[in-house]
Amino acid sequence: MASSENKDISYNSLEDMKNVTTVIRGVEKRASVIDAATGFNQNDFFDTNPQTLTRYILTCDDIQPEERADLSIILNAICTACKIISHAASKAGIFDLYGLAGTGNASGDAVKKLDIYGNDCMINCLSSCGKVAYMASEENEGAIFVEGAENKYVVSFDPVDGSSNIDANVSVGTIFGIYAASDETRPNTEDLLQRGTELVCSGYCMYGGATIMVLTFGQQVNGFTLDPSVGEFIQTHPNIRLKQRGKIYSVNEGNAKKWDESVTEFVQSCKNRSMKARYIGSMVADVHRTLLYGGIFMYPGDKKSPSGKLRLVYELNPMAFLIETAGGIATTGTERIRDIKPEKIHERKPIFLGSPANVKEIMDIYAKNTATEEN
Ligand code: AHM
Ligand code: MG
Repeated sequence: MASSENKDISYNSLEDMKNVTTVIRGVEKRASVIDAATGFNQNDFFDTNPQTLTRYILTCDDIQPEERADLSIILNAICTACKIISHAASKAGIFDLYGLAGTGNASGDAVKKLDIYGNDCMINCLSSCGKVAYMASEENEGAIFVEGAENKYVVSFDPVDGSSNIDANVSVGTIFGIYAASDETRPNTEDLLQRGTELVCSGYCMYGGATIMVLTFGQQVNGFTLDPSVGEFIQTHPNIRLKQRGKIYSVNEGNAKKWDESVTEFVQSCKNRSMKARYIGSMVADVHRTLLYGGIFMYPGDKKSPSGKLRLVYELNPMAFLIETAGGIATTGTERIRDIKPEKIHERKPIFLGSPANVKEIMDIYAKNTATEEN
């Protein structure tokens, strides 16, 4: 049987078709009968055997067999919410979803209309999936209880992170983390305050030029791009691995005057080496770039906000799980993010995450400066 990669293949007859296979993304495929019947040319690259996110969840080895059905249902709910948010984000101007909604959220930030819309989508989709008794959202002061749901898992999320950028049409994203409930017979808000080491699954969906879902169950990090023509997330970024060392540092330098000496020293050393500076100001987009290109993303504490800006439960822990699974490090500078026991849903922590060699540098600087202070 003939095999070809990127050769011009079209079928004049069923017999032609039977005799040719095509290699698509490393997988040898034989054309389908539909391809032949419609005279379809495989080089047009419509995949008749796509690796969808649902298919991945149902077949990947990272999930325990007994967890597979429940996690599929929960992720299906999250995917539905993200597809709706993606559609809304792309139409935000037309549907008048830009701009302030006139209320503040639980963290005291101005709330954008898309935030409220996204929050409603996530809460409604997850409430109706029947497997989640408690949720924590950036937009809600307290835990959200779902009457009548099984208490299998709890989910924390930031429905639309980076929303201060929405008016400028900059990428925003949804971040989520899924934990197992401690006791299925007794829903407990404390389950939302588990360490990041207890995460079963985490991920983000970025609404950019394309909508992409990146997630992990702890073995691999995989990316799935939304194909709007079929409404499915298709695997496009298998097994994302972080570079050992990257050339990009990412931080809001407007806060430089308030940084401590360790952060100042580290950022100066990045400049001395002519590293590239990139800062979108939308964590999902900055982390996505870090995962793909390597380097370091940071939102340190400073004199005004010693704990930084970003929230441990629904922003940092989910991202730390992704970064560590991809081979990177996520730390406050002195402590592994996923080891911290959260005390409150909305608590903040400083963050340095990314390629291991880059992040180790700031950890070493903190260790050196702390030792000097102690002597
Ligand atoms: P938000 O959850 O209110 O959108 O705030 C979080 C965002 C992150 O996406 C981003 O990393 C950070 O705020 C940017 O903050 P700053 O504008 O202070 O640099
Ligand atoms: Mg946020």
